Amino acid sequence: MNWIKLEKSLSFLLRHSPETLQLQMDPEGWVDTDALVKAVKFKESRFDLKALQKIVRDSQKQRFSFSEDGSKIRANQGHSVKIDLKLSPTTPPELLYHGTVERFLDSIMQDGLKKGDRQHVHLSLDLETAQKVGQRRGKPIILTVNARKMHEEGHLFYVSDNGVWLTEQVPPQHLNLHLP
Ligand code: HQG
Repeated sequence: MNWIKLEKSLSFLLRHSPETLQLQMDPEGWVDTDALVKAVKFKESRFDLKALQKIVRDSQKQRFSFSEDGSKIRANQGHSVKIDLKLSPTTPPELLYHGTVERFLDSIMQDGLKKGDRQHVHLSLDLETAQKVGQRRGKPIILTVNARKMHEEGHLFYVSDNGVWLTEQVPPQHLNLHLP
């Protein structure tokens, strides 16, 4: 089985388009595990619950979680479908990081970080992670986010189950270019 392709398909289904395989998603983003296995099996006959468990366990970014009894599964972050992960607001550290690329810089410095189709702007706790996120698009550029200051001004921050910091938007005055 092509595990990378399968993980990508799961991300697509559980973050963006459960309806592609006629899956029902509840308001907190959960999909019935058996229904998901059945639906994916239809496309990839060797797929089964064991394969799904392997992907969830081995996912480098820990992109998915099972419910406590395993009957449901959801993506930990990255959704464009309107769901509520029911995360609690969390006090951020002084600084968080965002990895991007130079071609977006002018626009970001003018309008701030915007969430686009996703439900949140994604921020990282450490430089290395931000570097990797930026690298997906080319030569990475790192922005520092004055997260604590934003928090003091009333912006809400959340941490997903796989450690990604989330917030609604970052205004330009709270962004700085990180110089290596
Ligand atoms: C940019 C991956 C112009 C932003 C990663 C980014 C992450 C602007 C792109 C997760 C802008 C959005 C998310 C503005 C933001 N003008 N460009 N005002 N504001 N941008 O993919 O943070 O592998 O939606 O810099 O690890 O790159 O999917 O966000 O380049 O956690 O699990 O617009 O995706 O995780 O791109 O990545 P994305 P992201 P997964």
